[in-house]
Amino acid sequence: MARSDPQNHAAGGDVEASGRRQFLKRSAFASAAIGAATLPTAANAADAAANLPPNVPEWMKAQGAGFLNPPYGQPSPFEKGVVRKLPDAPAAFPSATRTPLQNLFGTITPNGLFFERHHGGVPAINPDAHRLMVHGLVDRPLLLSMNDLMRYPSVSRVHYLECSGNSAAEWFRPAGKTAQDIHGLVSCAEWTGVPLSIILDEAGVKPEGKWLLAEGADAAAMTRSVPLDKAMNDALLVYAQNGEMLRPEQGYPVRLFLPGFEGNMSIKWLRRIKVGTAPFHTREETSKYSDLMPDGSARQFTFVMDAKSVITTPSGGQKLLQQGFHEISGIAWTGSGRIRAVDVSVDGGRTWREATLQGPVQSMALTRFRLPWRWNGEPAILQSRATDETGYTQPTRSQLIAVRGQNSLYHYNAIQSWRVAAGGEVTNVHA
Ligand SMILES: Nc1nc2c(c(=O)[nH]1)N[C@H]1C(S)=C(S)[C@@H](COP(=O)(O)O)O[C@H]1N2
Ligand SMILES: [Mo]
Repeated sequence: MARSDPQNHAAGGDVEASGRRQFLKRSAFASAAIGAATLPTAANAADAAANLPPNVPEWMKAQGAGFLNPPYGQPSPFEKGVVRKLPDAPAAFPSATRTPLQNLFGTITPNGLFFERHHGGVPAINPDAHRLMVHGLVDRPLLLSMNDLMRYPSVSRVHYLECSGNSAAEWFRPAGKTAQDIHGLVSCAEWTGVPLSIILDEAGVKPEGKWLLAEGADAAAMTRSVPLDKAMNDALLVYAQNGEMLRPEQGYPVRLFLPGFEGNMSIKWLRRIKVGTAPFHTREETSKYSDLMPDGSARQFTFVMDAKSVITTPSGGQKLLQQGFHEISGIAWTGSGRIRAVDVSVDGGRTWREATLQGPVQSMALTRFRLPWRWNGEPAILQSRATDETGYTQPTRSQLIAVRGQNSLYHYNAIQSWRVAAGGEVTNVHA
C-alpha cells in the first residue's frame, strides 16, 4: 500500500499519514473521481503488487506473531514516527515534549503521546510511600495514603490540558514547522479521580479560608495558589488517565487537575494542600506565569485559557499529493466551557465557512471540527477560528498583539495560518 517506506515515515510521519488518508479514500471510493492510485515507491514494487487484491498476501499464509512479552500493547511498528517531540537541543534538564497532533484522530490523546512539562524532572514515586497532606485553615487536617484517597467517591471527565507557554515562539516569528511544534503542548484525556470539594469538606475549611496552596513532590516543588471557588467547583484529585493509573510523567500517583486553567496549576505528584486567606505569591506566579503588558504592568493570576484552535490536517510539514477533495480537520478548545463554533477560511481570512463539530461537544475538552474542501491546485492559506459559549472569538495575530504587546510569553492563542503552495507543500506563515 501507500505506506511502503517506513524510513520516510519515521522522518516525516505527517507526510506519510497524509498518504495513508489518500489511500483510505481511494479504497473507499474505488476508482471514482478522487484520483488515480499512487503505486508503491518501494524497490520491490512487484512483490508489493503480489500482495494486493485479488492475490492472497503473504501475511495470510502463515500463523501471525504471538503475544507480546511484557504483555503491554504497542502501536504497529509502521507507526514508529508517531512520537512525542523531544527538545531540539539536548538539555541539561528535561523541560517539555510535544504531542504529534497532526498524526492523531478524534479528541483523546493516547497516554504515551500526552505532552509533558517538567520543571525538575520526573520523580520515581512508590504510591505506598506517598501521602497527600491537607492542612492550614481546616478543622481536621488530613494525611491521606493512596488507599485512603481511592476509597472516596470518584468521577471521570474528559478535559484538555494546555501549557500556557504553548505556541509562545509564535509571538515573534513563524517559528514552528508543524502543528506538533507550535501547538503540541495541548492534549486531552479522560481523567478519573476524587472531586477536591469532597476532600475539603472532609477537612472542613474554616470560614476565613479563601485560597489553597498546592505543592508537588518533585525536585521543583512546583507550588501554585488556587482560589477556593475553583477548588470547590470542578477541581479533581486525579489518579487515572484514559482508563489506567496516571503515567509517572503525568503525576503518578496523584495530581491536581483544574479544568480550563493554565496547565502549570495542575500540580503533578501532589503532596500538600494548605488552606490560607490569600494567594501565596510563589515563584511560579510572580517571576513566571505572569504576563508583562505593553504599559509595563504585569498581569498576574491569568488562570483561564482562552479559546484556541488549529487545523491538524492538512498542516505544516505535510504535502497535498493531488488536487480535488480533501477534508480539512482540526481541534478547538476553550477554558470557558464549550466550543460553540469553528469557522474555517481557505483564503487567509477573507471568507469563512462554518465547520462541523464532532459531538458530543464537552466542556473544556478538545473538540474535533471538519470541513470538506476541494483544492484547485492554487496557493491557499488555511485558518481556523474558534468561538466559545461565552461568545469569545479567537483573535487574529494582529488583534492579539494590539492588546497584549510582545513582551510576554504565555497565553498566545492567535489564529494559525497554514500556507498551501502550488506544489502542495504546507508551511507555517503569519498571514
Ligand atoms: N509538580 C509539578 N507539577 C507540574 C509541573 C511540574 O514541573 N511539577 N509542570 C506544570 C506545567 S508547566 C504543566 S503545563 C503541566 C503539564 O502536565 P503534563 O506533563 O501532564 O502534560 O503540569 C504542571 N504541573
Ligand atoms: Mo506549562
